[in-house]
This record gives sequence, structure tokens and C-alpha cells, in this order.
Amino acid sequence: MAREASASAQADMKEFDAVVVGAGFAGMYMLHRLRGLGLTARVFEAGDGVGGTWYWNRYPGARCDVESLEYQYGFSDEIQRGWTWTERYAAQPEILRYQNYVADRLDLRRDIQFETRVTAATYDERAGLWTVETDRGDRVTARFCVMATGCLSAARVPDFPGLGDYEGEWYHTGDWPHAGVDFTGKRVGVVGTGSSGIQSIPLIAEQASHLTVFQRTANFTLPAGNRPLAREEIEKSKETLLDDRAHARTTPGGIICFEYNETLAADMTPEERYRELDKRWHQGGFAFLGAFGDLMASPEANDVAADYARAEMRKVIRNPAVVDILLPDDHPVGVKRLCLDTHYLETFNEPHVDIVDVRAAPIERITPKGIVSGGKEYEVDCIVFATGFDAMTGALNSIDITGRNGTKLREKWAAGPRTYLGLGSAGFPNLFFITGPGSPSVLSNMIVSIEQHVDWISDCIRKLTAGNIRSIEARPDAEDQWVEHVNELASATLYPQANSWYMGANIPGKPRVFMPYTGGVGVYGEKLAEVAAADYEGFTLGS
Ligand code: NA7
Repeated sequence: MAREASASAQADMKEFDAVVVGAGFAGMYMLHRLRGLGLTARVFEAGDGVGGTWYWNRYPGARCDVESLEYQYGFSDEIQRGWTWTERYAAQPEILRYQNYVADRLDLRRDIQFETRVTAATYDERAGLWTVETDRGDRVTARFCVMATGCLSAARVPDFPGLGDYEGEWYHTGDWPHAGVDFTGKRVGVVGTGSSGIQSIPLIAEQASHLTVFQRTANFTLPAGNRPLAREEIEKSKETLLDDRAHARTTPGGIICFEYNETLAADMTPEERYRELDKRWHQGGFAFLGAFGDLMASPEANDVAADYARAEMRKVIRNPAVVDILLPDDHPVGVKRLCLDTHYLETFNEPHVDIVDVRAAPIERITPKGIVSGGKEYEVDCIVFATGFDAMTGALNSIDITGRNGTKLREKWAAGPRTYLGLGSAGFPNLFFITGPGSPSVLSNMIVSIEQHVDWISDCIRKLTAGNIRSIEARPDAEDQWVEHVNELASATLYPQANSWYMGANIPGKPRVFMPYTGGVGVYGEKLAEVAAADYEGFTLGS
């Protein structure tokens, strides 16, 4: 193995020990760990800066739904002590500044090639090398290829007929102009009411002369309770972060700001259930979903929570004409990502804000002047598509990944993603996914899951290198069992009951498979440790 190359030498290199795709939280930490192993690495990143999700999602109101004090790296005491968060839930610009601070501290950029999109990765079995190609004509080889491509990075605008003829400006929340957008005095249409719509709508409404929201599914949303952080809580967090992170790794969601109540709803009195829900609702955040041990598994328990949530949401909506449209009634609470908002429902009390139920009357087409639904044309000067992502597999499938014997990942995953532990896929030696499908990923604090994976992958690469082991590859039987296990766990929950992006349901033609692992970060981490301790049981090691 080559030692870490100097910055100038590496600029011209075509051979690396590892290639990393993506320079968000995952790719940045992966690069740091690879350097620590003394390996040469090149990161390719489509954006012109680090940040991943937080680089692209610059829409008004973009904010993390995990608390800042937990949504940060936990691998370096120095780094965490050198940074001070300002709000309970950090807004996108602050998170991006934090990522740039980390990139500066670790001098990461010299190994990252920006404005470069990876187009193909092909495994040469004889040489035991990946060849990685980019849209800028690069062609480099590496023994290890790590996909740090993000779970929500392939932004998706639905295929509405007529969009090409639309005369106004249109934007997708996940690919927002860096200069920002001024909606002052404009008639704006927003399509989509997931987290991105719910966060941006109140701020767009502040500027727009008229706002029309096109909603297909009403979502459960609760007040985030965002506020400035107090100096004492910041100081306390700096003292405890590393220990807190060790604790977070043992929890279901990689979060410690609330605890899951293990008592089943049926074992609580109606008053006890109400108290628990009420306390958690007003705490803000995902604490609400931990009110009973069976909230995400029992329809009856979930109904109690959903009724509570609807009653709270109803209190805020003063316009009787929109109450029924805004209250979710077609899925259990929590099975689509719970949204945290700041004055979302209140926005619909404003006279210049309308909502159109496009489940009842789907969007038919876009005209040069606006959006047609239910035979009616809504004229708008600009359109915001808050329509989400081709989640979890979209970014991976956009790369032409070819493994042993010419196997294409896209084809292998045509009926749904197949991985062992969410880390690798049979037929693709030395290819790692960070927070891939089949791992807790989007159901957890992403940074905890990212660190869990990067640490595991780094240890694995270190052992392979030290032991002169040429390759590691998921065994098909282990992969089959893991896929089955992930499905079994999911089907014991209410998650598969909604048309969510967790299920691929937001993309026409995408297979309906529940993609994340629902067993929790703690249990999953134990499994990862067991596999590594048993000489990578379930993987084939090639010499
Ligand atoms: P989401 O949560 O996937 O939300 C997308 C929204 O767009 C959702 O309301 C969709 O309705 C709606 N949508 C998608 N396609 C259409 C069409 N064709 N017509 C009308 N409405 C449509 O994406 P976000 O960006 O808000 O959030 C993604 C994650 O980022 C979020 O969960 C957090 O983890 C952070 P649907 O619900 O599919 O009926």
C-alpha cells in the first residue's frame, strides 16, 4: 500500500488505494479515516464544495430535524469543542458552515475533486481493482470503492407533461439556487408537503403575494420547538458529547435527547397515554413516536397517538374550509417521516394562502402559465417542487456500477436493493455503501449511522490490508438471509402501510420494498461487531 501522497503529487495520480464518491458527512469522515490508515484516497464530489445534503438543500427554512447537539461528528473531541451551535435545530447555512469548518480543520479539500460526478465504476477481477470514471473524463483505479452518495441525494421532479413549456421559473428544494430566490410579490405554487414543503411554505408565504400549495398526502406535523441554545447546555454538551455518542450508538435511533417508553399502550390507562403523548408532543421532535413501546407496531396504539396528533393539529387551523384537507387520515402516524414545523399549519390561516387537494384531483399538466389540477388552471409566476428524492437507491443506481462477471448493480437491484448489512452486495468485491439500504440509515440520526459504518469499513480495510487479503465480498446466502430479516422486521411494524419513500412508493415503477433496517442502531451495531469479530462472517475473503 502506498503511503499518503502529497497534495501536489496526488493531483496527477490515476491510482489510489481508495475512491470515495461524495463529500457529505459520510465522504468527509471516510476520507479522514482512510488517511489515518496511511492510504491514498480521492473523493469525487458533484458540488463545488463539501456538504452533500446540506450543500444542495438550500431552500428557505431548510433545517435538520435532529437536534444540533446530536447532529454533529462525535469522533473528535477537538473538533466538537471547537464548534458552537446556536439553535436547537440547526438551519442549513449553519450546518454547511460546520461542515466547512471540519473540512478546514482536517484539511480535507486537497483530496476532493469537486464539480465532478462519477458516472461508472467497474471491477476488474483479475487485477482486483475498481476503475472509476467521471463526467470530466477522469479514469482512476482503486482497490476499494466507497459509496458515500447519500440516501436523499437524487432529487426528483415528477414527470408532469408541459413543464418544458412553463414560462415562469421553477425550482426543486433539493437543488436550490445558491443565490437564493426572492418570491416578493409573486404568485407561487408549491407542490409537495413532506418535510421540505412543510419547512419552506411558511417562509415562502411571507414573501409571496399569493401561495397555492398542491398537496397529495396530508402529513403529520408537530411544532419543532426550535429556540436558541442556552450557553449552559452548549457547555455541558461539550463536556459530555463523546460519552453521549457512545450511549447514542446503543439506542434505537442514535439519539439520546429522549427515551423510548417501553410500556405497551394497552398496559397504560387513557390518562397515562394522554400524559405521555402530551409531554412528548410539546417537547418537540421525534420523542412523540416513543410514547408507547408498540406505537410503531400496533394499529390500536398508533391510532391513539394519531388521534392525539390530529386533535393538536386541528387546534391551530382556523380556516374550517381546509381542516379536512390538512389533517392526515390515510396512514398511521410515523410511518411517513414525521415532520417538524415552525408555523406551518398557521400559514393556512392567511388569506393569501390556498391549498389544493391533488389526491382528489391529481396534477394533470403544467401549462405556460401554471398548474392544472381537476380541470382547473392555477396561474403562478413560479413553481417550487418539494417533491422529494429517489431515496436510498437513486444515487447509487445513477452510476453504472459493474461488478464481477459483468454484473450490473442496477440490474441486480431491479426488484429492490439487495445488500448484506447495508454495507456490501454479493458480486461487488471491495465496494462499500455508507448507510446503504438494509441498514438503519434514514430511520436514525444519520451522523451516528455514518460514523458506525465508516468506523466498520475502516477497520475492515485495515485488517484486509494488514493480512494481505485482496478482497471482501458479501456471500449470496448471507445477503439473502439479511434481506429476508430486514423484510421480516419491517413487516412486524406499521411502516409498510404507507406510500412512503422508505418503500420507494413516491417513484412510479420503483419496486415497493421497505429499504431501511427497522431493528435500531444499537442492535444493528451489535450485529456489525459480531460479524467483524467472527472474521467477517457472511463475507468471502479473497486472497
Ligand atoms: P418527501 O418527504 O418525499 O415529500 C415529497 C412531497 O411531494 C410529498 O408530499 C409527496 O406526496 C409530494 N409529491 C411527490 N410527487 C408528487 C406528484 N406527482 N404530485 C403531487 N405531489 C407529489 O420529500 P422531502 O424533500 O419533503 O423530504 C425528504 C426527507 O428529507 C424528509 O423525510 C426528511 O428526512 C428530510 P406523497 O406523500 O408522495 O403523496
